[in-house]
Amino acid sequence: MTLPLQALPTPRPEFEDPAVLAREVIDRLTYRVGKDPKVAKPHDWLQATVLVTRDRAIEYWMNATRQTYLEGGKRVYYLSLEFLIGRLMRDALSNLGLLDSMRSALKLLDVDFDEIAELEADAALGNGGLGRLAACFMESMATVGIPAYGYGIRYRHGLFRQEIIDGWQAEMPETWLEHGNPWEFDRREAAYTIGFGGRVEYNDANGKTEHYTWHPQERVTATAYDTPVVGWRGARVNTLRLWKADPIDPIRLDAFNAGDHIGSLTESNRADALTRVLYPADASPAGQELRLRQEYFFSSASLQDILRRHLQQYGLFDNLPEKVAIQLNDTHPAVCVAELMRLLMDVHEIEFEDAWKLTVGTIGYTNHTLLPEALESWPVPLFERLLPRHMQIIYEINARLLKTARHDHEMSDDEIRSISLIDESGERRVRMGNLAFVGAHAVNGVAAMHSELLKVTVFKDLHRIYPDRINNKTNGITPRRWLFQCNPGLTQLITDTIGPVFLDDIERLRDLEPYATDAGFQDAFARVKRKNKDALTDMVRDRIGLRIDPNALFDIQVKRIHEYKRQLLNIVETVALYDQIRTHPERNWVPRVKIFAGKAAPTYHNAKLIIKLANDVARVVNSNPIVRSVLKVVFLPNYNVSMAEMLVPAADLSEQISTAGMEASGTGNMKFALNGALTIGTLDGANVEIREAVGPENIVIFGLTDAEVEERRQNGHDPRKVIEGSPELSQALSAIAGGVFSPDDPGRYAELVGGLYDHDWFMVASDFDSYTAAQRRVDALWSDPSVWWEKAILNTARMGWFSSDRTIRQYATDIWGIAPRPD
Ligand code: B1H
Repeated sequence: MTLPLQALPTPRPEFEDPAVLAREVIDRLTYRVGKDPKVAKPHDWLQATVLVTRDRAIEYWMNATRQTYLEGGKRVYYLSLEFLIGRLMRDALSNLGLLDSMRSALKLLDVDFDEIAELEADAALGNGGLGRLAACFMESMATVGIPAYGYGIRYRHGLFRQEIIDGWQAEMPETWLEHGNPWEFDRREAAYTIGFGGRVEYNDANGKTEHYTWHPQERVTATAYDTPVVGWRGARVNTLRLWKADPIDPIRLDAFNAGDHIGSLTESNRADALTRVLYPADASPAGQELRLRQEYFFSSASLQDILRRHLQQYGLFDNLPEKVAIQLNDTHPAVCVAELMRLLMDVHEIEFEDAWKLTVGTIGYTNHTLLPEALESWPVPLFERLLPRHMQIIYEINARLLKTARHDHEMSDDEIRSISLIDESGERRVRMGNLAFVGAHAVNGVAAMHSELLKVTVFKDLHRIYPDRINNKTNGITPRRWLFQCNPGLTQLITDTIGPVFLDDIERLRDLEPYATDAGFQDAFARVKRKNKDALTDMVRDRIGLRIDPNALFDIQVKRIHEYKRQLLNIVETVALYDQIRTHPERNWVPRVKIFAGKAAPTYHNAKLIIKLANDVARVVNSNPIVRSVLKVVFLPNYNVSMAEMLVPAADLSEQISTAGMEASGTGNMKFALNGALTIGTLDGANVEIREAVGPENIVIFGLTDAEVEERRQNGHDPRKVIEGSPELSQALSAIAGGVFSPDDPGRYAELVGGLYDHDWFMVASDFDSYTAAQRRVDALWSDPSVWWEKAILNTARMGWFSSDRTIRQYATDIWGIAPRPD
């Protein structure tokens, strides 16, 4: 069948007519939801509205897919174990240009858009920055016109819901699919068999090429669920394809009939377990068999799908790298390197050398962390038992790699050991980072500093063999969600001031620069911020029953709780400030609200203790009669994307205070700065580039550099001496360690604080004085509103470069070999 090449549909006038939209909502409500409008509940209206929105996206979706097919365009496949998408309705409507019309349509029906929008489940199929980046990339690829598929897992339970019970984190299951998911389409035709275990058979029957066949012992089916991803102005609609595991046979009737009712369901339960929950670890691998099964399951399903589509269109694989780009989001899908080789060799009968060229030409790998404990590796016996054929292929790749290293690069034994795909320092393990590195034609870090560090740390020796492979792609954020949708007030003000061009060319935010010193504009900018702070003030009151003052400086640190991110540094500074305010109540203190939010990995003891400390400190500070008018401490439970959308527009100060050299990039830093918060931060990750972009006078930098941190760790340092040399710090630490904030359990923080005296790996003590000094510089800036607002405005004006559209264009030209649609 040949289809005519069609242009994308041009919006028809009735497309946006509220009366037409209202009729469609009623239609979906009646015929799809099965509810009489007279008795429909808010969640019924939500479902009907989503269905109308989804249907509007479908025409664009089909056209885009057809067009790529007809043009023989190259497709990008973004493989990620995490997609932290959040809510979709506002995003899709806004990108389709239907937000205002839909609002009016619902008004005609006496339904409040914002009220039903709040009811949409927040899809949390990710832990933090890595998963949110994947979601921003999906939206940007659709926006800049790249034919792309995201591939991941349709977890039944996304990231746990955090409750704070008596100050402690408790994890509750998250059930986003409970009431169905109106966005998705299940694709029964896209189903693949995924094997595990078993044995490998050698067979040279044809006498020419070696041939191996894997006979897995266990099999499950992978079924596809598709969600449309709408680009800005409906430019293109791409597909997010998530896999669910199903048993091949839902029930073993022979066992059931023989009376083994539980046993008859074993296979079904095993399949179910595979895609049931997202591992809740951020920046540290889970290392459990189920996780490796998840990784292989989604990698294999995605590759089978990609090869099927390619073969169907082209009938051969020679042109795979010209038509297909596969991007690995960290090492979680790194087993793809071996699986693609297996599919090409064992199923499609391509010889090793040729298969290897196709594999390397097609795959790209993004690294997101340098933390040594975060680099994935699997015990060889486990890997071999689960994936025996892949283990053989990995040994073969390794043999060739090590031969090249020895003979062409004259590497020493130490260097050979460091590049090997097998770690032999203890129990033998498969190194997924090295596998991804050698199997990819491009390896990128996520900020300039991080990419440079890759060359001198984890991949130092591989970089010697492949000096052109490592490149940088500084992260970005989509300005649609992280400015236009979350901050309509600021978006309107900017539009009124410089016109609407920046909506399509975000770097034009620069046109705001001349207004940075304009008193009238400063005033308007401050009024927008104040409105956003009022909304947050209400939210804080509703969620935790605390009154905060919207006139105060809102100082916000929200992200996963991790020692290297140093929420502890912020809390200790809060305690020191509390002491100072009590000692000198007569001084002119800048009123502050310190806001924390974030989840800790359920098994991460110190991170959970830090949450408890934040809550303990909040309780004491907020109930002190002298301090409470100038300092408040807030810990907001259950941080997620939707909460970030309220916090980001309301922040005055953004805390980005990781130990230098440890945060690969950060993306929260970009969201806050874009929305006119000043950053207090270390020279780490993308902070370095934010400083260059906004200007060093518009960001507050403090602390050791990564080289200084490294030097102290290498040569040893004496944190005890540092602490004793700082009276403010010693006092704050003794108060915490002595039980001032935990009278019910005075020893609760002894060990946590003891760690600072003993080794202080994260340099909390070493950076403390520099951090407090920086905070007082912030106070001074805040005290002069015209200075503060000038800097805030310049942050917004100069952050356009951090759009994920820019990042995606760089991936497209440098890694994927695709020309993105020009602006
Ligand atoms: C980032 C992770 C991560 N880096 C392991 N690494 C995981 C590692 O479930 N796991 O096993 C999950 C996540 N996440 C983050 O990526 C970095 O810490 C940020 O600095 C960076 O901005 C973000 C996006 O590149």
